[in-house]
Amino acid sequence: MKLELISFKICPFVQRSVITLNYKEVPFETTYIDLSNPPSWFGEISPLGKVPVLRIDDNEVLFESAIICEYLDEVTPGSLQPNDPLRRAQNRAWAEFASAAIMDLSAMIHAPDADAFNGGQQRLKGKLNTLEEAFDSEGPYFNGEQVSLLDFSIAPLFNRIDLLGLSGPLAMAEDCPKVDDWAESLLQLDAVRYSTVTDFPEVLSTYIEKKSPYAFKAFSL
Ligand SMILES: N[C@@H](CCC(=O)N[C@@H](CS)C(=O)NCC(=O)O)C(=O)O
Repeated sequence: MKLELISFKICPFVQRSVITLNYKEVPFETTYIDLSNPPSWFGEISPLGKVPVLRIDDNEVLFESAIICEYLDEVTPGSLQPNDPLRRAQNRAWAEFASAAIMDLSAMIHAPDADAFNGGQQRLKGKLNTLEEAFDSEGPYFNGEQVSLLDFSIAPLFNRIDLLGLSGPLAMAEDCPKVDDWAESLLQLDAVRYSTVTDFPEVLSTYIEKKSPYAFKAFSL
């Protein structure tokens, strides 16, 4: 099976697919596009004009990060989803919640002013608190010892919180010791560590400077 992942370097949703591919040791090619000036072929294969898109054997395409990850999981050995249907469905629901939290951070990154930045930050903090309450295993991962697609769906958020100086006991994870440990365990996994371009901190910082001078200053980049 030939797999090509259409990517944008700083996209957290693409990163979910990369983590899954890395963890499952599935070979794939990456094609980076510039979302501010996408090539014409991209409009033909991406119904929503969004990345990630996974091209399979040159002739089939799949979009939406959660769906891509589930597909990759299902066509490769070893399941990264709980066996129990209810727990599996709950994991999917929390993965949606992770997407909403990613969008809160995105609101901060693109904030035109202090109000927008602070609003995103408050919403994100609220979601981290909710996750702290929802985390009902002994860890290190959401379901316990077995890492899952849900973990992979939130790892890109933890990656950015870490890079943007929002982690640690004095920042976003103030009252969230379980989320803090969860993030630390995930960020240590090779599949996560090697899921971005090598100069990701610089690429992210340059992107933020261009999109929001306010956020660039607020993050002390
Ligand atoms: N629900 C989508 C969200 C993907 C998404 O928002 N990707 C962003 C980049 S991080 C994008 O392609 N944005 C382009 C646009 O909205 O025009 C998924 O999980 O794949």
